[in-house]
Amino acid sequence: MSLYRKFVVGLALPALLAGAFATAPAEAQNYKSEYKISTVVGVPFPWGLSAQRWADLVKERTNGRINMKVYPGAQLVAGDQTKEFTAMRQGIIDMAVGSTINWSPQVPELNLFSLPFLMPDHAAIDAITQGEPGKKLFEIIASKDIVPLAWGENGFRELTNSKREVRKPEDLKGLKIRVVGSPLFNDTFTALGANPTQMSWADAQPALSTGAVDGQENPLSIFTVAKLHTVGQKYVTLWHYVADPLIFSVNKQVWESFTPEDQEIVRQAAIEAGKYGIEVARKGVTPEDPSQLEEIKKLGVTISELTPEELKAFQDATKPVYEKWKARIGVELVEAAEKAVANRGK
Ligand code: X2X
Repeated sequence: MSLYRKFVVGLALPALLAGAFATAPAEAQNYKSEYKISTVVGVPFPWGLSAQRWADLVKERTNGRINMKVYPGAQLVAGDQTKEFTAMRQGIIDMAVGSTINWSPQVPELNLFSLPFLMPDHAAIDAITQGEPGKKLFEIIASKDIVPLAWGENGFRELTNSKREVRKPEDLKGLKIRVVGSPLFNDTFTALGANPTQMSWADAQPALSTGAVDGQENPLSIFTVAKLHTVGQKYVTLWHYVADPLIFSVNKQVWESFTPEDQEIVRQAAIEAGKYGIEVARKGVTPEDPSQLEEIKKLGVTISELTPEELKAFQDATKPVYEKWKARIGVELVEAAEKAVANRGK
């Protein structure tokens, strides 16, 4: 190499390197080495699978610039899933794939999905989440310093118990039922004559196993993966009374620390992971594909499908609860949801 070239390279290389650093997204240098995603259940529950898919897609598409890790079991909030939203708001948690039920103490409008018998089928859930009510709910969440990106799904919550087949409200009389963290669930089960007890998912499994509670309500994917038949849950009533969507979200400061390009990658990945999660959550529990129901029956579990008349008895018994909570959630929002459901394409 000529002296001249050596001289040029000697000057140019540091200049080039400096240039490279200057043009690399300045913010990217402030990225954390890891972003924590909170979930209540992990892989292989559909919920955990979709959170993991989100992390994987983002890692791949940012060449590892954004490294997200799933922390299941609500462990970032010591198992108290109803604190997840607050912890994410405070920045203790960077991101979450959270159930509308668990966030409803802080976002009361999310109780919408827990109104008994508002959504009769999957098309009804989609009509709400993908329509105007879904947009409105995202605006409400955004006003609380959380950036909501996409919808996922836990699923229709079916009733299970260890004591007897439940086909009518009277069958629930006196049964101790574990419920999740919104007082709306206490009202619903009280109206049905049961004894509801609110507890976290972490506490629910030992409570079922010791018989401290007789029953619970959760999507069938949770029943199957958590093997609830091994903790005495021998009776399942398919009543589709409520469903909990999941919301993929990011703490606002974390979101704002990402470059616009990276924000787009994180958002797009959440949308795709949400769609994938919804697909997995619905697998085997539809009239077209009842394969998961068949698997559960093979475990010696009695699955009760209700006639329209039987279903109506539960609807009638919970109607006052629906009306009370409609007012609390906001009549306008609930009516928009009712309209979306009524006009849904099937
Ligand atoms: O606690 C439950 O029942 C669960 C796992 O479904 C939720 O987090 C809402």
